[in-house]
Amino acid sequence: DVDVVCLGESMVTFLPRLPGRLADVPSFDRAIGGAESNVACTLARTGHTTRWISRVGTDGFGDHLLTAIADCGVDVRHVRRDPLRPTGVYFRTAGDRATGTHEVAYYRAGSAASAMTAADLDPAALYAGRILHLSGITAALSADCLGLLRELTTRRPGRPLLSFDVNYRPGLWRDTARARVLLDLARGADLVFVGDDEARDAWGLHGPRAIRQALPEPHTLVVKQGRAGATVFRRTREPGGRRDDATFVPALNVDLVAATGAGDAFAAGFLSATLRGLPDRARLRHGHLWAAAALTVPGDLATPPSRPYADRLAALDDPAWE
Ligand code: KDG
Repeated sequence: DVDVVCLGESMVTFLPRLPGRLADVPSFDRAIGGAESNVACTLARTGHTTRWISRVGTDGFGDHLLTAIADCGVDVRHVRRDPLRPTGVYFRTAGDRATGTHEVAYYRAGSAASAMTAADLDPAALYAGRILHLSGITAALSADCLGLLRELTTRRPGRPLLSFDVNYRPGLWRDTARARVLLDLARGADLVFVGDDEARDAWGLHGPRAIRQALPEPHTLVVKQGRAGATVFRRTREPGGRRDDATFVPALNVDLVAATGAGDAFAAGFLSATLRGLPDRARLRHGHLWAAAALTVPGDLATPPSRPYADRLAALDDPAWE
């Protein structure tokens, strides 16, 4: 029994020891990154059963990813090893705490994961979860990976709840016009996460209402509005027709260390609350609480609040939530 299956590329990540430009940073510490495995690891750390599906090389970086992700409690048995292609790696700078921006250098073109296709995935392993979580990063990796995402986001009966984080990474797209494909992919999902900045930069859409108008198909749409908060739109059927409820919850005010991984932590918190059948406001509050943990550590992965603690915080009638 698996709660959430996540599919996507992970990379060995090199985090700088000191702030500064990539051109100047003298040394790096090894960590792991990968939006979808971040979601799997974060959920596993609070007791959900998760599986990560991907491809890595037969190199030492592939060994490291498998060990590190399995150590979080994630099932990695369905990750394939590719003897011909390397595991992707990337470097980043500590970034600017005020703006949350940083430099990224990817070394992932032609990586093992970029060769993933639908044909070599085991459908039984892929569809075993209550939720299948994907992200738009995969669409940018190769034509094969885009084909894979197209196939997985095609609506078909009996599939698990399909969760899709748009994750627009400008550095991976040759031109913005191509990133419009992310909108088509999102339309095939049941639950979509998107930042209002991503929707503006990739699709020219401004604000939650405009995004919902362009993206009416998913029954649940979460628009993350940076430091302000997040809005969830959820469509339900009623005898008289359909309704679409919008709920906004402000974000917590934290001292930012590094923003990387915060979106994944938010998705994990929201999905955790979804699996537990919690109402919209609580789902957003869990998203914010888990994101706050990730925002205050240098790497992608933080330890999320324990379930009882998160429940207590989410239930507080506190001005922070108003
Ligand atoms: O969400 C965090 C990820 O962006 C990071 O770990 C690297 O997966 C990554 C990517 O492709 O940008």
